[in-house]
This record gives sequence, C-alpha cells and structure tokens, in this order.
Amino acid sequence: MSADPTNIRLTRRAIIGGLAGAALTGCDAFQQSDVGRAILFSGETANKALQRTIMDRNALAREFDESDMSPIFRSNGTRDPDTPSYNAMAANGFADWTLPITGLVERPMVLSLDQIRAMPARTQITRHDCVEGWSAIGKWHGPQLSLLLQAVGLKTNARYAVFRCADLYNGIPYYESIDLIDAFHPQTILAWAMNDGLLPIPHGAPLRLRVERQLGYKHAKYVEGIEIVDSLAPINGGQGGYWEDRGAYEWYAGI
Ligand SMILES: Nc1nc2c(c(=O)[nH]1)N[C@H]1C(S)=C(S)[C@@H](COP(=O)(O)O)O[C@H]1N2
Ligand SMILES: [Mo]
Repeated sequence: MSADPTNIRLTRRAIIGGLAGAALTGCDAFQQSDVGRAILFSGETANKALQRTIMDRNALAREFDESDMSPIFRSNGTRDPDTPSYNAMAANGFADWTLPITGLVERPMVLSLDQIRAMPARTQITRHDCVEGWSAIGKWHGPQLSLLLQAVGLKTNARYAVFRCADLYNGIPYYESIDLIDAFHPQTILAWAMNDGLLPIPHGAPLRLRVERQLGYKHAKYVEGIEIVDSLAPINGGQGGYWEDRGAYEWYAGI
C-alpha cells in the first residue's frame, strides 16, 4: 500500500461522533452526486440514455426471505489465507485486525473491528453469482461502505475504492476495486457477519465486501485495507483486480 495511514486509533465515541458529523456536514460524495444528478436531469442537458444508466446503476439487487437462504453456501477462491500473520490474528479472534482507509481522503483512519462492529449495520439476504456458474443465497450484515467513506471524507479527485485482501491467491495478493457509484450504493456493505453468525474464515473473516450488483469475484474477502484513488493504472497489474490483471474477467461485472 502506498500511503501510510496516520496511525490514529479512534475511540468508539469518536468514530460515531465522526460519522454523525459527516452525515450532517454534507460535503461528501453523496451530495456531490446529487448535484451531478440535478444537472444531468435538468431539462436542457437531459440525456435519456445517461439518465437510464445512472438510474440502473443505483437500482437495488433483489433481496430474499429467510426461507430462500441456501442450506449450503459454498466457498470459492481462497478458503483460508493461512499466512503466519493471518493465523495469528485468527487465533486471537481477530481482536488485532485493523482496517486502514487511506488515499484521497480528508481524514485517513485506522478502524478496529470493534469500531466497525459498533457502527449502524445493514442486513441483506441476496444471491451471490459466481462467474464459474454457481449461485447461493445468504444473509450478510455490516455497515454500509458509504458510512465509512463519509467518515473519512473523499477528496474531489476520488474515483475508485480499492480493497486490499490478506490472502495470496496462487502466491499473488488478491485485491479488487469498484467505482464510487457502487461504493455509495446502499447495498454495498463491509460484512462482518453472515447467516446470523460471525463471518467464517472460508467466507472472508473478519471482513468482506458485499457489492450486490456485481459478480462474485468483486466481493473481496479478508479486507485489510481500503485505498481511495483517482486511477487504477498504478496499482498492481493496473486493471483494478486480481482476475482483471490476469486478463480473466472484466473490471465491470455488473449484474
Ligand atoms: N480475498 C479474496 N476474495 C475473493 C476471492 C478470493 O480468492 N480471495 N474469490 C472471489 C470469488 S471468485 C468468489 S465467487 C467469492 C466467493 O465468496 P465465498 O467464498 O464467500 O463463496 O469471493 C471472491 N472474493
Ligand atoms: Mo467467483
């Protein structure tokens, strides 16, 4: 990771206070995109195709009932990072896990798992679609990514959120990235619970991305850092994700 986060450990009170503050000050990407939308949708500049695209990107993924949940939700890709540092954290119940949020943000933060678990959370039962041809319906629970992004405050040149993962897949660090439309989508959450229990190791403990309008490989597991950037080109292979860098799958995997 390029930027070194200021190593502030916020108290629970500070983070909740910060979140409330962020919600009130209104100088965030939500508001900016509202302004953008107002301009876009105003009579003179109205562009029907573009409007449709943006409305479609904001649409919700279908949510299911408890009775629809898959009895078995398979794990795919890395099932256990099994590195010395990951194993040490797992042995300690991930008490020492931290999530730095760095890059093009006004207030870089390092959040603890306790702080993340204390945040207001969303619960959603959704269908996970893997590009390899299987699907499963599961229940996910965690704070909306938008809350975290509002807490750190995005700079005006922010374009993408990059998720660094703790696992190596075939010896190469797994990572993923999404744009700000998906980052601020209401169903985009950092899940720390699955199917009413703590997120299990095969599914990305202690923290994984759920980005419900995208295919499975975008849902980064074992997230140990979020970096906000203006370009994906300088990062790893430059294509915005592990599979994208290998030329296997597209960066935009909307469903
Ligand atoms: N860190 C990391 N995230 C990952 C992967 C991985 O190998 N490592 N595999 C991806 C793929 S291809 C899929 S389908 C889902 C699988 O999630 P699951 O194991 O919870 O079913 O995780 C995605 N996120
Ligand atoms: Mo997948």
